[in-house]
Amino acid sequence: MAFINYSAREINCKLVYYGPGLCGKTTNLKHIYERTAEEAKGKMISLATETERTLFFDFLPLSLGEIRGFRTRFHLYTVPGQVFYDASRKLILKGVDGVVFVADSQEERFEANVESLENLRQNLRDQGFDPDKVPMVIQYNKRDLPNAVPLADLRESLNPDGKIQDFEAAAATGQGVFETLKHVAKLVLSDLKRLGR
Ligand SMILES: Nc1nc2c(ncn2[C@@H]2O[C@H](COP(=O)(O)OP(=O)(O)OP(=O)(O)O)[C@@H](O)[C@H]2O)c(=O)[nH]1
Ligand SMILES: [Mg+2]
Repeated sequence: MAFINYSAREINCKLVYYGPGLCGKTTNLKHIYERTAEEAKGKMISLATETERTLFFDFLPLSLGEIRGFRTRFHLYTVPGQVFYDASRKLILKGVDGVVFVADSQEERFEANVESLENLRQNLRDQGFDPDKVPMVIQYNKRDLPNAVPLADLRESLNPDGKIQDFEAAAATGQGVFETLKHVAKLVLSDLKRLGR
């Protein structure tokens, strides 16, 4: 739930990057961190294993400009994608304002994407959200790899009615990363307006 601080004239929103293990969630945040000016970002915090798998979450606070005199601050989180960290994923979804579902385009991760999206929807329901109403975008990541599944096949299984805005990306080189972020931020802000908050 976005937190609006009237005296500081600030809107605080929470964005969560969700998706199967190794799909590239942390890589998205790293790229954003590297390409954002000092004054617009806070410290990036990563709680990871020795092999760089996210253990609990990554966190990156960002300022993304102003609307109507209010500074918009986005708190970016990633969840740990490994199946057995489900309790952490649930916790990280608390109070979420927008979700980026990062899919791994590689053929061998096709099922893992489907399961992770279903896990996201279930965890959102468990937190009291209607998964169809939470602002969300899909990012098909790792488009640079030779074993990437055709886009149409990914869409057919993850976004069959085309209702969710989706983007192709290669987070390792940065392609599509800011496009994805900008769009989810826009969705969150227009959702705030719609709800009159
Ligand atoms: N070729 C290629 N590799 C990528 C891309 N995005 C991420 N990777 C690589 O995939 C591996 C996993 O990336 P992470 O960002 O750590 O994945 P994650 O989703 O955070 O994984 P968990 O924290 O375990 O859930 C790393 O070696 C990345 O460099 C991409 O677009 N293309
Ligand atoms: Mg990670």
